[in-house]
Amino acid sequence: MWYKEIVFYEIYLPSFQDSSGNGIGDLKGIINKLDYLSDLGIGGIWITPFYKSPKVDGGYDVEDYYKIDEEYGCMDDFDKLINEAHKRGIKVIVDLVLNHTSDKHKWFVESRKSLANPYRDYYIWNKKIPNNWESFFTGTSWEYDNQTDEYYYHAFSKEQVCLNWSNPKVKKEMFKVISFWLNKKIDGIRFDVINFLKVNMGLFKYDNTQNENKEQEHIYDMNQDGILNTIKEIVSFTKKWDNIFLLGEIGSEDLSTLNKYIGDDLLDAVLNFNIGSINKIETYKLAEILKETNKAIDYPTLFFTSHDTSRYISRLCDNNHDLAKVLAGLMLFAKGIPFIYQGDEIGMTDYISKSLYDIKDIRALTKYDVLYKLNKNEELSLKLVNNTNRDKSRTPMQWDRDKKNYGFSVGTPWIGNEGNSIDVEHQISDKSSMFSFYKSLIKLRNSNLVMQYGDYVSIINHQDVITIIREHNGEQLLCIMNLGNTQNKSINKEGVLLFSSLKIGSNNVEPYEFSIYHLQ
Ligand code: TEU
Repeated sequence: MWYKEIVFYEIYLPSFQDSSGNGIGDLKGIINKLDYLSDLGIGGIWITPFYKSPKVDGGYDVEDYYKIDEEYGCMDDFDKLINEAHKRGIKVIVDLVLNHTSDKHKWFVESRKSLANPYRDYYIWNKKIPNNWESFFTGTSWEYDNQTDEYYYHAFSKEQVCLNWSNPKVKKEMFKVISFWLNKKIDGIRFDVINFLKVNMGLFKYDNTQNENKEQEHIYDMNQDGILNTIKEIVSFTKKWDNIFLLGEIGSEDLSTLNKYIGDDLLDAVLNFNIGSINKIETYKLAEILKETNKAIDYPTLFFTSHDTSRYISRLCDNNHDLAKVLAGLMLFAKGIPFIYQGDEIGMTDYISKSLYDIKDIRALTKYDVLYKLNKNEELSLKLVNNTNRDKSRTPMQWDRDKKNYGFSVGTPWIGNEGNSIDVEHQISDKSSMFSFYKSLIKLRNSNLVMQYGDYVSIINHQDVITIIREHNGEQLLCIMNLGNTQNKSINKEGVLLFSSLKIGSNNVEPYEFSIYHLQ
């Protein structure tokens, strides 16, 4: 399958490239940068939602599934983007949010009008709060609506209203949406929080439990009985189109849960949060994670950063470029589908919000609100919120580091450029840069069947070094990666050197060495 042969790149649309000068990334901006992506060797892009939206949650709050948000462009721009991407051999996957709509969506505007409204059952309403379920953005998941004196359910912000997937009409509407976009010649879909679909109203009577830290365990509000059947129906519907790649965001780090959603009649791949969510590099554990993932999942996804996390260079590498290269190497060598997040390839680092007024992420804002009500301490609330603030990775790509650094809301600049003032031109031209490292390794992967299809022969860890051997059709590659800053003498390197991040003069493994050998 083609998706095993390429490297993907995630575009967080509002922060990628602004072609119109309003401070917000747009579709034309992506077209402008297709040559850049092609030069990097990218074979597929995942674009975060571009549908008409109030953008309370960066577009994950859709107001109209059939329209392009005006700030992002128009349908012509979208068609042109697909065309131009395909001309360069770049596949395009779009992000579909089937779990919830914006509260501005016409279905919800209708639904809240009266108990008898034909759209009432598109959403989940209750006379009284039926359970203790909490929103994934903190606080209650039930919002009171005085128009009908009832509560509606929202797993995320109160502006993102959960659809009632036990209602066949909702399913039908969504099949229409899916066919509309597949007819536009997209190559795949990333299904947002697809295991959250509320398919089973019978479960709403049960309370979720708490763990020992008194945090809610999301037992009944995700992975509901019946969800696999619903996903099978969606998948089977998409089979009318050829060669479509279906990627699911399954909100879980548990390998057996993730694996449940993959299969011939299910999704092709899921986002592997068991790898993507790690927050500390311990070489031994990392090697174990690779082994366990390989046991559970045939072809996983590989990423360390997304628009929902901090940047791996800050979180895992303390902004050390040498280590960041080794981890990028791991992501591009290990078995799976690599997803590079915009900006990681030029070494962008985390942005830290300076005050409440500097926060744009709705999840962080909601959390701040809840915390501040409890502790009445601005500094403490900000500190706690900044642990998981998604703004960290959402600052604009540094195409022009001298330009005022706007975020994705018009007129509200991010404060300062801290850690993000990067010279892209220099990254592109300097042979020892982060960009050049990514580029040469992607080039190797793009032409190497062992890196695309090979199975693991071994994954061995010794001190800070991991060695991996992969094999395909009798051909073997050995990858040596040193995640530490000390020399290691214990590994014998044999074979033809295919890739090296360092000038290797001896048989020792050098600090932060990343090299690949073709075994004879
Ligand atoms: O993310 C889902 C999300 O917020 C996860 O953090 C989830 O709560 C977790 O995996 C549960 O274990 C998606 C989008 O990527 C994100 O940007 C949106 O805010 C969210 O859905 C709502 O649409």
